[in-house]
Amino acid sequence: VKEVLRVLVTGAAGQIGYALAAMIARGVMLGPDQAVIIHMLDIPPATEALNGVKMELVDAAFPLLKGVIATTDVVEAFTGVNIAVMVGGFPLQEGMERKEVMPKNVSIYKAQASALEKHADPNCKVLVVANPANTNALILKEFSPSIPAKNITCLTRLDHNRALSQIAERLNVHVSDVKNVIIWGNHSSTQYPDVNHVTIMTKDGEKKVRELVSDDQWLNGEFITTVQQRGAAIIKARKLSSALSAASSACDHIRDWVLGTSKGTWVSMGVYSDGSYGVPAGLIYSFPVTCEKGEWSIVQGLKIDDFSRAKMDATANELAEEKSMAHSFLE
Ligand code: NAX
Repeated sequence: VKEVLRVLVTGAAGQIGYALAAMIARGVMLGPDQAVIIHMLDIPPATEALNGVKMELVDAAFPLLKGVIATTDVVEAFTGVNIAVMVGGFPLQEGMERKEVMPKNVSIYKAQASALEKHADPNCKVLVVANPANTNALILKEFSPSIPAKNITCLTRLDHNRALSQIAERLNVHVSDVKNVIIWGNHSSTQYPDVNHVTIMTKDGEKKVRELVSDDQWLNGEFITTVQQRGAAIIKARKLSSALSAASSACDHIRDWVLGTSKGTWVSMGVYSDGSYGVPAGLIYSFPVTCEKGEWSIVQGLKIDDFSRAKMDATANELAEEKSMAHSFLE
């Protein structure tokens, strides 16, 4: 029998939290044989709503759910957790600039880093979803030095999944037959969805996407902007930002990290850069990774053309700016 795992969701009274907690309790994140205790953190004004989510989790009578802790106490929330999905933070509202929310999130993530370090399992795996996701993850990493840097990641899997789906729709194939897109860089509109290594499984074997989509203009233009702007398109349609797709992608991220990626397939994860592909070390940057035995590694040796290079550098530059902006609020 597997040991029960404790999974923390911060911002659990919010929209993503609502979808995510149920998916975790159903076994979508860690598999159908993994029992869990869900820890849910939110801030005091959300106490009642948070308790409502707890009531619903109890009512759903999930076989895998061995307990629910709903709290506004950061220490209680982090104590003993094996996995932390950080969805809580100060949101970027319409008409606001990144630099207005940055100081608020820097102080939230600095405080939560110290709770993570002091109270979580020392090998806790962390996924930051809350925006600015890469920079929140970087602050968390910098202020929890005893947690291995490789344990702190951010979510770009939603962008990755969106890119696979756009290609599948264009070619009228199923999304599971499309693989190895890459999201490089920041989870923002400067991200670079790279199709140069994408393959499609057809009845005649595996084909490169450029063999099947003859329209380079679409691949180099509209495809990229559609993926970059998909979050905004969802907000326009729903009057709310992506929630179920974000929660589902967060489950994909953790599942592949813990249980492994399938052979020949990579996924995109925001991870602490080691300088691979000329990306400055010390940024949380989205790379193609494979996962095995609970560890990710960056896929090496992919050919990068000039078009890709320029886009990879532009998104790295934005992350370096965010990093120095975040640091300026810490002085
Ligand atoms: P909501 O506003 O519905 O929920 C956020 C929750 O966080 C609220 O309940 C709030 O009370 C709580 N919160 C605020 N400060 C907190 C703190 N210090 N500690 C704990 N909880 C705190 O937002 P939702 O739609 O759920 O989105 C959550 C975050 O995900 C946002 O930052 C959003 O920008 C980000 N997203 C990131 C995505 C990604 O792919 N990386 C995609 C979806 C989403 O837009």
